[in-house]
Order: sequence, then C-alpha cells, then structure tokens
Amino acid sequence: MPNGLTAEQVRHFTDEGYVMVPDVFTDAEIQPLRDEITGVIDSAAQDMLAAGKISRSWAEEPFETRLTRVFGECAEILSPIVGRAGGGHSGPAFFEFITNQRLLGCMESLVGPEIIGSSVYRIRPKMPCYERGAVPWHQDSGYFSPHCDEELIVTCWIPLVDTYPENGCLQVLPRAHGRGVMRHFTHGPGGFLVIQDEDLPTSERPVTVPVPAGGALFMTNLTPHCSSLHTVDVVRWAVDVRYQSATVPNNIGELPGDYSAARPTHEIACYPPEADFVVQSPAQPERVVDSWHAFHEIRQRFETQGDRPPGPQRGWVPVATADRA
Ligand SMILES: O=C(O)CCC(=O)C(=O)O
Repeated sequence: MPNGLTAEQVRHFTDEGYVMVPDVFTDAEIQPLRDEITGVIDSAAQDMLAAGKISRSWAEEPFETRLTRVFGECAEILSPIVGRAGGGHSGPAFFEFITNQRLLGCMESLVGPEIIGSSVYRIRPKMPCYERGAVPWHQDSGYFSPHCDEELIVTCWIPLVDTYPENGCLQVLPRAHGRGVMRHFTHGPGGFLVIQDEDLPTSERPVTVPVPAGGALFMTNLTPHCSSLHTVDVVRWAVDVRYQSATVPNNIGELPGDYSAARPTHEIACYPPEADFVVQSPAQPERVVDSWHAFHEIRQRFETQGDRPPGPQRGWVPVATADRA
C-alpha cells in the first residue's frame, strides 16, 4: 500500500474538492477502535442497568446495532461517546487511529510534512431515524473562524462500517469549493448549521460517496457536504477528524486562558474552543504528541477548565429568523 496519495488522487481532491480513498486502514487497524467504543457502551450500559434506566445491557447485539437498542430505552448512552460540548470519547485506540501512519501519509500529500491535528474531531454514531445523526448541507468553514477561510483544513471522514446510500453515507457537492464560504444559518435540521438549498450552486449535481470500512473521504473545508436520515437497522459509525499545515493558525502549546480576541488573527486558532495538537513534524520532532497520555492531557485542559475559549462568531442567523424576514 503506498504511504501517500497518488498524483491522480491529489488532482481529484484539488479539482473536485474531495477524494475517496478505499484502502487507508486495514481491518486489524480499525478493530481496536471498535472494541474500545464497545467497551465504552458496555460500561455505560452496565451503569444504566444498575440504575434501572434500561431493562438489559443488549450485550448480545453486534457493533452495528447495539447502540440503537440501548438508545431506544435511554438516550443517555450517547453522552460518553459524543461528549456534551464537542470532543467526546478519545481513548488510546482512538489516538492510535487518528495518528495512523498511512492516514498521515495521505495528509502529507495534501498539507505537507508539518501536520497539525485540528481540534475538531468527532465520533458519529448515526442511528436509524435519529435526527441529530443526519447533518444538513454545510461547509466545515461555516464553523471555523473567518480568518481561516482561505486556509486548507482537510476533513477526513472515516467510517468504521461499510457505508452506502441506504445507511446514510455522505453526499458532496463537487467543484463548489472555489466559491468561498456560502451563507449558513444556525438552528438547521438536527440543530446544525445549514446552507439552504437555494444558496447551493446548481451548476453541479451532488455526488453520493459510499465509503467501505477501511476507506476515507477527504474533503476541503469549503466542500459542501451532508448526510441524510437512514432507516436501515444499522448504526453508521464514522469518525471525522481534520488536519492542517503547521502554517495554518492553531493553538498549539496554549492554555485556554491564553485566548484573546484582541490577539492578531494569525495567532488565533481556526476553532478556538478545543485543542489542536502536533501529529507530525520532521522539523521539530520534539513537538509531536506521541502518546495517548499527552494527547489526553492537552484535550482535557480545554474540556475541563472554566475559561474555555468561545466558538467562532460568524454572524450566521437562525433559519426561522431568515424565513420570517
Ligand atoms: O457523519 C456525518 O453524517 C456528517 C459528517 C460531517 O458533516 C463532517 O464531518 O463535517
């Protein structure tokens, strides 16, 4: 398996705004993360069973369905996985997964050798008919600070199960990433930011991108994408994680209290509320976060301290306000 992307894959990413690479991870590299997530579900389910919140632990159910069963009895099961204010589960297997050498090789092909793990990463268990699981049309830059609009932050969308239209794989709008940040509204479906249909360019048709387990979909931060509700009885487990060049504004080495809106913008991270981390640096190898403990400590500083920096303010207005105007 090559360690980076082929020239054709890089061209597709640059021209179309995305590329699907079917063979980033081996199954043996994914399984530890599935097992770790299963452990989190198991421990939470045991606690909920002891508290009388669920009737059984549903331990006999496979990875693809167990969460739906427990969630059907009590929604609290989601908290340890998705977190309350971003972040969510990030155990040792998760750290190994997002610092996988082949994944970083692909990133090096797109952002160069000095690679920062963007603070924004999520584990998304998309359950059948679950409104918060489907994500409406948006560009990731809609969530980031405007001073990063011209920068490249690569979203890696990595499913832990095979994904296809029926279980809610992603759709992308090709060749729309050259048009800058489109108008977003807050309070869209599921509570997410949304680009309304009339603001999406009509020159291109959306492309549905099935990704097998082991593959990844790489997108730019300006590539419009979405996922829709699905009804088939499987949890469409996916991880999304982002990488950027070390030249892109970040909060490496900072404490939450170091944030100030008065600082020059190039010193303000693209997404200030969570911690960026160095994943690869041939120039300064000592800065690389090379253990889960170090990673966890950096993340915890931002998650547990009271002075967590605010999210970017882009002036987006609620959908309902816009509809009334
Ligand atoms: O997983 C999904 O359904 C949506 C993911 C997404 O929108 C993202 O990673 O930015």
